[in-house]
Parts: sequence; C-alpha cells; structure tokens
Amino acid sequence: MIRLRSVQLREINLPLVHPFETSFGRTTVRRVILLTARAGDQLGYGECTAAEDPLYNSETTDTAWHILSDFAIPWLLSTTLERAADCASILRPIRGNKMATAALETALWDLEARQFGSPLRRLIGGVRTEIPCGVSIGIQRSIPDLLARVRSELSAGYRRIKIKIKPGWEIEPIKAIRSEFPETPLMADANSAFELNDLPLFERLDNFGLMMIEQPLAHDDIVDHAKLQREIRTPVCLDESITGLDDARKAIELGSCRIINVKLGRVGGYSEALKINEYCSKNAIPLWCGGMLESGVGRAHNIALSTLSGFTLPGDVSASKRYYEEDTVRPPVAVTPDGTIRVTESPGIGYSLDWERIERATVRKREFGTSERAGI
Ligand code: OSB
Ligand code: MG
Repeated sequence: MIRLRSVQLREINLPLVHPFETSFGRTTVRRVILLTARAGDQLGYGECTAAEDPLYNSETTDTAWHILSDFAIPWLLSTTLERAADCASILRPIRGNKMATAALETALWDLEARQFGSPLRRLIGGVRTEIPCGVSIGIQRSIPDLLARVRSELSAGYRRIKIKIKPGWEIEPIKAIRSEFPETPLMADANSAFELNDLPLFERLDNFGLMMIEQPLAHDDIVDHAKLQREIRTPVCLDESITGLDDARKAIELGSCRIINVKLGRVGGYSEALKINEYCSKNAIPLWCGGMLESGVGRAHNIALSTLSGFTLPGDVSASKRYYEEDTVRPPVAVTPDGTIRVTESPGIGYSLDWERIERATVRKREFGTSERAGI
C-alpha cells in the first residue's frame, strides 16, 4: 500500500558533454525535473523526460512543472494507492502531458520496489539481467566528424549505431558510414523531418540495409507512415507517434511500422509500457527503449524497462559519460566492453543518488504535502 506523505520537485540544470543536435534543434544544457516521493519511511525517485522546448513533442520542462505541481501531485497526495500500478488510472483524466505524469508514476514504482526490497526489474517482470546497448549520434558538423564518432562508439563496444538525419543530412552520412562499416547494425532517426513526398529519398535509403528508419514523417501521423511502409523494405520504427497502447495497436493494424521505440515518459510510465510490451510481444513487433538524454535517475528507469521480454533490440540506453561529466547517480551508468549494461540487483532503480551533485545543479525546489522547512 502506498500512502504518499510528501513529494519534492527540483529542477536541475546539467550541461551536456557535447551539444546534441536533431532535425528539430540543438540542446546544450538539459533542464531536468527530479521527483522524490515519500510514503512512510520509503523514498522513490522519478525523472521527467520533457525537453526544454516544445519541439520533440508538446511538453516542456516548464509545462511539466506546472502539471505536476497543480494537478498530478495534489491528486495523488489526497489518495491511498493499493499498488503503484494504480497510479496511472488516477492520473488518466489528465489529457496528454504524459512526460509530466510519468515522472510521478515511475517514482511510485521505484518506491514500491524499495518497499518490497526488490529490484524494479523484478517488480515489472523483466527477464533480462544484462541489456544490449546502442547509441544515438546527433547531427555532426562534417562527415569526417561523424565517422570519428562512429569509430569511437564501435570501439567502445556499442552494438548498434543510430544517426540523426534531416533534409540535406541523410544519404551522404549513411553512405559514408556504410562504405567503412558495411555490416554494422545501422539506423536513422528523422524526428518527423520528412513528408510522404520525399518517397524518392526513402527509396534511395532503402539500399543501405538499414535496421530501420525511425519516425520519418509527422509526429502525430500513422496514416502516411503506413503508405510509406508499403513502399519500402526498410522497417519503419515509430517513436513520437506512439503515446500509448491504443496508438501502438492502431499503428500495427494499419501497417504503419514494424518496430516500436518505447519511452517511459512518452507513454506515461510503466503501466502503459507494460501493456505495450504485452501487446507487441503477441503481435511479433520488436521493441527497444528510447532515450531523452536522461540523467542517471531516468537512465536507471530505462535500464529496468529494457529488461522486459519484448525489448529484443539494442536501445538508446548508453553510458552516463557520453552525456554528462558528472551524473546524478553513483556509480554512473557504465557499459561493458561487450556493449551491454548489467542490471543491478539492488532495490528499486538500483543506483544511489549523488545529493551533493544534485544540490549543486539545483535551480529551484518545491515541497508538497509537508512544510517547506521540514523538507523531504
Ligand atoms: O528521438 O530518440 C529521439 C534525444 C532527444 C530527443 C529525441 C530523441 C533523442 C535521442 C537520444 O535520440 C537518445 C538518448 O538519450 O541517447
Ligand atoms: Mg526518436
């Protein structure tokens, strides 16, 4: 049983080791919301994956702060939950804003796992104790810069390379990687930068043996993606378009994709992710765990998610040090020379928070359900 006593929100600002560029923009500092939930003596931690600007989806760090502060947290503080799994249905009347509500939902799953003294992986029914890792490489200044990044990630052991593409940065980078690495598992993520009219471009990309092309068309589309998938051999993978089980079911029925990228924030947390895992396993649609440049707390949740049986492809869950000089968790998330992350057996997300580091990065803090002075 979870009787929430208090919740703390804090915004931390973390500079990225390298700016990360996608078709929609460039990130240099992540503005991350960390959430701490307390029930009795037990704490649970969540991270909000909303970005700084409403360019990946409609949410931002500030909209998430608002939705959590004014709706989601007060609602949950006024109820008692039988299980963490009940959280999603209480928050369901909130339309959209899934990254906001997922920060709270995932914190409650962590809290419940800690109450049981169990790794979160076991609570959600994950079957893997080691997960295969890929990397997402942002748009680079030049092809030689890109090739240098690809070489260094492959020599670190990563099992799959994904590059970001946008109009004018698609064929040439893919061709260059393919001529040096003809067999490497390779894919491209367009973050909605193209239209169905660009079919000739996708027909050219079809010749490079890509594992998949991720979210080539509009963020909210499944109809044009189905038309595109009928015209190309390369599997289409949907990211932005899938905000829950219903989207996944409809996309699969329409033939809009053959692979799905699941992000905890985008689908509102574990309850929905578990449903997608079950549905896609039954329908032979492979899954993998996407990323939103998470700090350690979000990264640890992504590791737990990646242990589910349907997550058969290497995801975008990689080492902390690729993004942050100093992460929020101890030890930082590390990848083996084999390109895997070993899943911890410690309770909950299985990492300790580095409060000294977090305090230094904090730009605002708010407590709910307890006086500001008493603290969490
Ligand atoms: O589309 O998968 C995406 C980062 C920010 C926003 C959207 C995406 C990404 C990534 C990075 O590809 C994945 C990661 O966290 O390593
Ligand atoms: Mg993506």
